[in-house]
Amino acid sequence: MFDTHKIRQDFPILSQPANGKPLTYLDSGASSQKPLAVIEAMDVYYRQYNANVHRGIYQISEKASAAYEQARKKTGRFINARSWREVIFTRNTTESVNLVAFSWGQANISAGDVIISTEMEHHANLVPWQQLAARTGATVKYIPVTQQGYLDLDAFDQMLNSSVKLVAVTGMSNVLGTIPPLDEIIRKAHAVGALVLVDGAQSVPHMPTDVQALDCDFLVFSGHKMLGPTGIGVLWARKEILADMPPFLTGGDMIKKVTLNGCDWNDLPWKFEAGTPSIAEAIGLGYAVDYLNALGMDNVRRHEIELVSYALERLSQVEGIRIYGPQDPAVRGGAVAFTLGNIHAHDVSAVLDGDGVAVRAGHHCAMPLHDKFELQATTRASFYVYNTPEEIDKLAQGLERVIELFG
Ligand code: C6P
Repeated sequence: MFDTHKIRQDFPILSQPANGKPLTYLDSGASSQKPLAVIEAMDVYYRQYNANVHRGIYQISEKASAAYEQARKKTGRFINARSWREVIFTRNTTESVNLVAFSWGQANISAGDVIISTEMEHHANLVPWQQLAARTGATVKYIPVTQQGYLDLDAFDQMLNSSVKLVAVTGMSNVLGTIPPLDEIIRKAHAVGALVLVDGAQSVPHMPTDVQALDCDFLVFSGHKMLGPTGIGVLWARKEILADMPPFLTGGDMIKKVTLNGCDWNDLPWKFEAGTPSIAEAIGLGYAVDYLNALGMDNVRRHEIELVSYALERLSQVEGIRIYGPQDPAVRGGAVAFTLGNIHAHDVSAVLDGDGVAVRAGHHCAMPLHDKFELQATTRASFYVYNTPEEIDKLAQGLERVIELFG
């Protein structure tokens, strides 16, 4: 049903050597690899119908506009949006969060209001809220993370009151792998009148997403972590919310009519897409969505649970290792961060690199989380559809070599 070895053949980079060894790519949390279908779709656009969108009344421009809008429809269906008009293309998750913080935030947040985020957020879902609070006089509060890597929901309950206007929470931690109980968080936030933004940068690529069932208000994610290209991200929000939000960036394409005295904004979603968009990248994302749909997102998630279960078991045999985050694969995703005694994460990563094993070392743009665990850095392996248990064995063997060298 889920033939990883067949899937790997769709990813040309996986047959390239790294440092003279077969590439073992365990850094999909940072950016995933791209299948041929995505690479070729972008190549075909540039070779056969490269033109700007929504502007030209000629064949290739109309074809480009149709392909761009088709990608939006595919993306909307992928997350079960009510309407394609709710899907805004941005450059990445970071830009999507900033769009909400500047547009919705500036119009709806004022002095005395509270924004709740969490201690496990990526900086992209943290710094924009701190900056919004600094501009408006609001306060940011954080749901604490327990030593086991879960959100402390009792503390969340204590924070909730009518001053809370927004809860901004990850759908899957990029360090701990934790999948927070979004249903409960969203229900409780809505009960006090707060909106909820879900950072789906890690969750959308790895599990089925249904914004209607979830009942969140904003969802943000990046194309490059879900087999798509860099330079394309998504903001989904309910149409009523988007309709009331002022534009973020202004200029071409986001207007209906301009005079020297003012202008009328364009309809959704274009009101939020000023200037020439990332056309090839949006088309590539549409093909990535097709690829993931063909695999089946339930199967993608099942494969990830299998890999994480094996990784937790195999890596825990490595002497001196400490793995962070929940030990239950059912409530975590495929990012596994760890420390190896006192050996610095950069040394661990450098030795692994010699074996062709690519992992990420550092704070993974989650410095407050590392502070909480009193860590400077961790090493992180992250898995995706093309990874195999044999690659986890390779990682474990590499770590055993690190211990021999630095032991
Ligand atoms: N995390 C990682 O190695 P951008 O860079 O805008 O596409 O995505 C930002 C982002 C937001 N939220 C979460 C949960 C993320 O994991 C990321 C990106 C990468 O963990 C690169 S820092």
